[in-house]
This record gives sequence, C-alpha cells and structure tokens, in this order.
Amino acid sequence: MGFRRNVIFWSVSAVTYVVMTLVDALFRFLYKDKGKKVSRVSDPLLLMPASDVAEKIRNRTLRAEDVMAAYIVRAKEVNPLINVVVGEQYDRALRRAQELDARLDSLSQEERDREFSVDSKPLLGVPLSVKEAFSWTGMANTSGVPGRRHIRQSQNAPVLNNLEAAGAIPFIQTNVSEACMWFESSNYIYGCSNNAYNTSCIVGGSSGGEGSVLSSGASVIGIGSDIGGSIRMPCFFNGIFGHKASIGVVDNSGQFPIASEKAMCLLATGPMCRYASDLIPCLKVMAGPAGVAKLKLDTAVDLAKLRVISVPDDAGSILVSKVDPQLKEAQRKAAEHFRKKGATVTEQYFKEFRESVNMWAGKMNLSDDGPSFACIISGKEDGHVNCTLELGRWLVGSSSHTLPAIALGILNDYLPAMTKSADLKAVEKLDSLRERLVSVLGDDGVFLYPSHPKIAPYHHHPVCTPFNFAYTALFNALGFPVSQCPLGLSSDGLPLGLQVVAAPYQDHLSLAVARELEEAFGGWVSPGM
Ligand SMILES: *[C@@H]1O[C@H](CO)[C@@H](O)[C@H](O)[C@H]1NC(C)=O
Ligand SMILES: *[C@@H]1O[C@H](CO)[C@@H](O)[C@H](O)[C@H]1NC(C)=O
Ligand SMILES: *[C@@H]1O[C@H](CO)[C@@H](O)[C@H](O)[C@H]1NC(C)=O
Ligand SMILES: *[C@@H]1O[C@H](CO)[C@@H](O)[C@H](O)[C@H]1NC(C)=O
Ligand SMILES: *[C@@H]1O[C@H](CO)[C@@H](O)[C@H](O)[C@H]1NC(C)=O
Ligand SMILES: CC(=O)N[C@H]1CO[C@H](CO)[C@@H](O)[C@@H]1O
Repeated sequence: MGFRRNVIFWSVSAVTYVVMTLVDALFRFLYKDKGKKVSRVSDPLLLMPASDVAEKIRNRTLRAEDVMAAYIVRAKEVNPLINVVVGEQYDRALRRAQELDARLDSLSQEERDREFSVDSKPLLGVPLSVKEAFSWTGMANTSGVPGRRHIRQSQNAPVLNNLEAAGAIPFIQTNVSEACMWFESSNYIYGCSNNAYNTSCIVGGSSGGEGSVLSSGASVIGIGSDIGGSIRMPCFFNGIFGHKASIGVVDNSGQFPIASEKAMCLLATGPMCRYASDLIPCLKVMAGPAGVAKLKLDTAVDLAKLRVISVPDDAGSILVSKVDPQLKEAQRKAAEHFRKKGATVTEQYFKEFRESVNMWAGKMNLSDDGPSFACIISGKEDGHVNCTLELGRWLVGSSSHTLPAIALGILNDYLPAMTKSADLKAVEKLDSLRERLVSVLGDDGVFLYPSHPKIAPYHHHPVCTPFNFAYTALFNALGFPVSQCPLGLSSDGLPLGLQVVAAPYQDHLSLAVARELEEAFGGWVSPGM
C-alpha cells in the first residue's frame, strides 16, 4: 500500500514537473525580446527615505513642493510603461505641499521643531501612494470590480487618516487584482499593471500597483494589505520592502473587500517602501499608539544573540512550483551573512509546510462568514454573479470579470459545503503547527523562507501555478509577522528576495533583520541600472 502510494506520488510529481518546465519554456519563448525597463531613478529628490525627506522639509533644506513636483513628474513619466496609477490628486497634493511650505517658512526653527516635531509629524510632506482598495475621500473604491465603477468615497480609511496626521500627502491611487484575490494586478476597469524591471512580467497582487510604483521611484511610501501575500508578493516581485504586522496591530477597516469579523485574523494592513529604515516609522504611524503598544519596536536587537533558522522550501508540495535555484542561493548567502555576524544559524524543514494551501484555505473557509465571492464581484450588496455562466462568457471573450475571479467564484459557491470536514482537519493541523513554531521561534528566533517559488513570472503565467501563493499564505494562516526583503537582482535582471518571519508580536526581530539585509546586500536596486 505504502509502496503504491509512493509510486503514485512520485509519478504525479514527475509529470507535474515536466509539464511545468515545458510551460515555463513556452512562456519564455512567447515573451522573448519583448518588454521594456523603466528608466533609472536619477533625480536625488527621488532617492531619499521618508524620514530624510521629512527631516529636510522640517529644517528647510528641502521644499515640500519641490519633492511633490518631482514625484508627480516621475509618476507621469513611468506610468505609460507600468500602468499602475488609477487615480490621482496631483493638483491638490501640490497645493497642500505649497501650503505646508508657506506655514513652515513663517515659523522660526524652534517653532517648527515644536509644532512639526519628529514625534508628531514623522512623515512631514512625504508623498504617499494608496492601494485603490482603501477608502480615500472623493476617490474611487472599486477594487477592480466593474459593478463598483460609480462608487466614490466619502471618507478616509483610518490608516490613511493616521498617515495624513503624521504629515504624509497622498497623491496617487494604484491598481489591484479583481477584488484583491489574485496575484496578478489586472482587471476590466484599469487593465493590467507591468513590472518596472521587465514590462512582460507581473507586478504581483493584490497590492501590485503599489509594488511597481514604489520600485519605479514614483512614490516614497505606500499602503498595502495582505490576506494571502498581497503585501509580500508585490514587494518581492518588485524588489522593495514590506511588512505584514502581527494580528490586530494596524486597523484594517476602510478597505474593500474587507475580511469578515472572523477572517480578520488573516488580514494585515501595512507599509510598503524602498528603504528598510522607513518600515518602523511607517508601521508606528499606521498602527497608532494602541497598536504600537502591542509591539517592542524600540527594543534594540543584538544580531549576535539571534537564532536564524533557514527553511529552504516547503518540503515538496505537488501543487506548488519548486523554488528557483537563484532564490535558494540568495537565501543561503543571507543565512551565511548572519553566521558571520555571530548569530546561531541552522537549516530546518517542516513537512507540514507542504500543506500550506490546505491550511490557509481551511482557515479562510471556516472563518469566512461574510458575503460570497460571487457577491463581492457583483459590486452590489445583494448581488450574485453566476460564475458558471460567466465562465462561458469569458471563453467567448465577453465577460467583464477576470478568469481567476470567475474560478474562485465557482470554487467558493460549491466547495466549502463539500469540504467542511477537510477544513476542520486542516485547521486542527494548523493549530498544532502554530504551537510548535511559536516555541521553535521563541523571542529570539526568525525564519528565513522564500517569498515565492518563482522570480516575477510573465503575464498570465500565474494561471498555470495558482497555488504558488502557498509560500506567503502560510503566515496569514499562522498569523505571524513577516518582513519582506529584496536581495539584489537575478541573472535576468529581476528582483530576488526572501521573507523574514518572527513569532507573534516579535515584529522588531524581523524588522531588525530587514535593516541588516539592506545594509549587507544593497536593498532596493533602481530599475534601468
Ligand atoms: C523581458 O523578458 C524577456 C523574456 O525572457 C526577454 O527576452 C527580454 O529581453 C526582457 N526584457 C527586458 C527589458 O529585460
Ligand atoms: C537638515 O537635516 C538634514 C538631514 O538630517 C541634515 O543633513 C542637514 O544638515 C540639516 N540642515 C540644517 C540646516 O539643519
Ligand atoms: C468602499 O465601498 C463600500 C461600499 O460599497 C463601503 O462599505 C466602504 O466603506 C467603502 N470603503 C471602505 C471599505 O471604507
Ligand atoms: C447559473 O446559471 C446556470 C445556467 O443558467 C444554472 O443552471 C445554475 O443553476 C446557475 N447557478 C447559480 C449558482 O445560480
Ligand atoms: C476551502 O474552499 C476552497 C474553495 O473555496 C476549496 O478549494 C478548498 O478545498 C476548501 N478546503 C480546503 C481545506 O482547502
Ligand atoms: C492597462 C490599462 O488599462 N491601464 C489603465 C490603468 O488605469 C488608468 C486610469 O484609469 C488608465 O488610464 C489606464 O489605461
């Protein structure tokens, strides 16, 4: 029996491997010599972390208007290539920057330091981009769902209010995947967004527009949200930093679609940026005092006392692609770096990771008591897209929904009722895995883990590898904080990177590792270099 099962397992694995290798070669052939790169970021105004921008505006080394104007020029320059900006407030943002300059000019340095202190305005005058799924007064809030085209927001999401109160000035809104449930940002309202390093490649999703606009140097900081990898995948594919905080640290309200009360434990709103030094200040602002109090963000981390556990892959799930050798090599070098720094470095596999997708889906299915996916993509509270019918329309090219959304709608309508007992079993496994990992990590350990098995794939390729989000989804199911870190470029000039995972409320550990990795490996690399 065991032998027969093994034979079946290995045969299926081998066939999957061969088919996927052929599919990869086909995509490579189809996109050969296609695609462009965004030009190098050269204006020094565009090459400063948010905290430097704010500091220089505060002490009048820089004018807020000049900074905003430079980012608007850059956004207009790169958008025809990357297609990420789906809404803008250029005039209003410039006016707000001018007003800020006028106010700062009218004060003495002493008055400025008091009224606009680092503590109260850490993001003074910093241009901010906002994922379209977040409420922003006067702007669209469609999440790429055609039925929501007419909706305009009458208020800001709380996280946006927090950022504005800290001095940030929102100026653009960026593209997402349909209803934020896919890792390619493409939909029938805004179209498809492109990777700045090769426009033939995806930007990831759902916060994909953010990833691409930030890596192009067309924004300083951005707001993302993550229920299965929607901050980390775009940060990885676009070579920037991001942080999915511990559960309940940042207020998730004011975004569409919003997780139901019970599923809220899978969703995390957080910062995306090019410079690791911006992660903590942005996270503090987004979280507000109550959220910050749950963490130890100001605790110094001694890297020599850290335990670094490198987990090379998911121990071999049939559904998920093998990890690219270049990603494994980058992770090995990162681990080696920490060994040199005096940390205790080990390598470990967890066979439970094979079931990441099951555990995530089980948790989602059992938690999700909100509207069905077919209802969400209808754009109406009491609507329901008949996804079976819609699939027929899609096949003849007359649907206004994307294929992944239709497929998810069908699964969501039929499967959960059938899989209730499997879901319960999966969540049981998840709970015991969580208990074990919490004790493995303790308050001094981090995992290094691939962000995704593949380096930024070509457009539409994710349809062939729908389960590859397993690498990020696992940590939504577990509710662990994760910092996403870039690690230079691949042989094709596309970003490499990894996830740094800590136990719940030990965010300061993964954030300290992110800063060290930036210093050692160079962090974000401008496209077009
Ligand atoms: C984009 O990828 C294709 C396929 O690998 C490659 O042939 C092309 O040169 C790349 N374009 C750029 C700008 O790197
Ligand atoms: C303003 O702040 C920047 C960044 O901290 C610093 O380099 C510069 O010397 C300061 N300038 C003045 C006039 O204080
Ligand atoms: C987006 O639109 C929905 C209604 O369609 C609304 O409930 C929500 O408040 C808006 N933005 C958010 C999520 O705040
Ligand atoms: C969708 O439409 C088909 C064909 O009209 C029908 O058979 C099916 O019951 C519908 N499904 C749902 C979930 O409404
Ligand atoms: C959860 O629901 C999805 C579809 O909504 C289904 O594919 C999956 O099998 C269900 N359960 C598990 C444990 O994955
Ligand atoms: C590819 C594509 O359709 N991109 C769109 C993104 O959104 C902006 C604003 O709506 C459109 O102008 C672009 O055409």
